[in-house]
Amino acid sequence: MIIKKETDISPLEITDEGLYVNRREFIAATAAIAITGAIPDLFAREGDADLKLNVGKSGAYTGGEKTTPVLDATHYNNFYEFSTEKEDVAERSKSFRTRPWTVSVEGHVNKPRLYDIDEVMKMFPLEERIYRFRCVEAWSMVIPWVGFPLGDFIKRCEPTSKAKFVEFTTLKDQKQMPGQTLDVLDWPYIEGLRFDEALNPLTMLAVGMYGKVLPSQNGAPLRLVVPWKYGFKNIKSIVRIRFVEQMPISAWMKANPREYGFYSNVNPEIDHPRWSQARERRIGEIAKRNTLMFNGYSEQVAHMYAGMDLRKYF
Ligand SMILES: Nc1nc2c(c(=O)[nH]1)N[C@H]1C(S)=C(S)[C@@H](COP(=O)(O)O)O[C@H]1N2
Ligand SMILES: [Mo]
Repeated sequence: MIIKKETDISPLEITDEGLYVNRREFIAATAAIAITGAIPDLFAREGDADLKLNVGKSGAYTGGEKTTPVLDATHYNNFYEFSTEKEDVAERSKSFRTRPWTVSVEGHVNKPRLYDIDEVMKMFPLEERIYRFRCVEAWSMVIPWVGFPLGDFIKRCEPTSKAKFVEFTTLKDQKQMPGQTLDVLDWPYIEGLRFDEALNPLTMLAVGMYGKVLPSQNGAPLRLVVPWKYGFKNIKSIVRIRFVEQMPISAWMKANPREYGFYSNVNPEIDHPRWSQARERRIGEIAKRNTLMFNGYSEQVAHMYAGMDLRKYF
């Protein structure tokens, strides 16, 4: 991945405390922006019939850490299909079309099917979950996602006993995704989870964040959220979910197998070959924090890796 020197860090990463707004204040702030016309509504996009999502249950999985300002979460993005510059993704993805959109369920399932995204959005009650998000590049955020457990969707597909892994694929469309004309990765972007990881109650399919539909830059209309793994496992703009017997080769494994493994569990004790993973900079904070084992989700996920050599299975 492209890593910036400290001197290249964008002002967006260092949010002035005075600029921090809580969610209610944020709504007021965007209303004020709408009046002054300073910045257009961050989430407004052509074709969004229902911008505000109907969210039922909600819960924080962070022990009360404050959420990252929405402006940072929506303007500091890794989405190489649009740009390798985190500050440019929002602008470059502005006209990305997320309707019509289908998700193809394939492989070892009794019910292979093509789903329309609007159908998927109504299949399960939507929940809000506030999760820590830790990028492999040693920065982190706290994001209120809106979605449903991936496990609920998987059960609906009726996987067979041959399904040992789940593979996810992002849209491939060079016309809309200018980054795909470059060979940074072997497109389309692919990610995978072991079957038990996919069924873990923490794993979500997200359709929204901060109470609204996902903005394009954050992976509209459907993205994976796996909070105990590095950010790159959280694949965006999913068009295919395939149930397979063999471990999928992710786009990052293919690009650099020495640096990126299949598991990619957040682990402060195992350095990336080019930098330490012991600490992280929470976007909006100056002092670094210690990175937590499994990003702080050990209680919910450590059992899945009991007895595994995490140095070998990184
Ligand atoms: N299709 C696709 N998914 C992707 C990426 C990408 O480049 N393409 N980047 C990953 C990385 S490295 C990170 S850190 C997160 C960033 O998600 P965010 O922009 O919503 O914070 O998306 C992940 N999912
Ligand atoms: Mo990342």
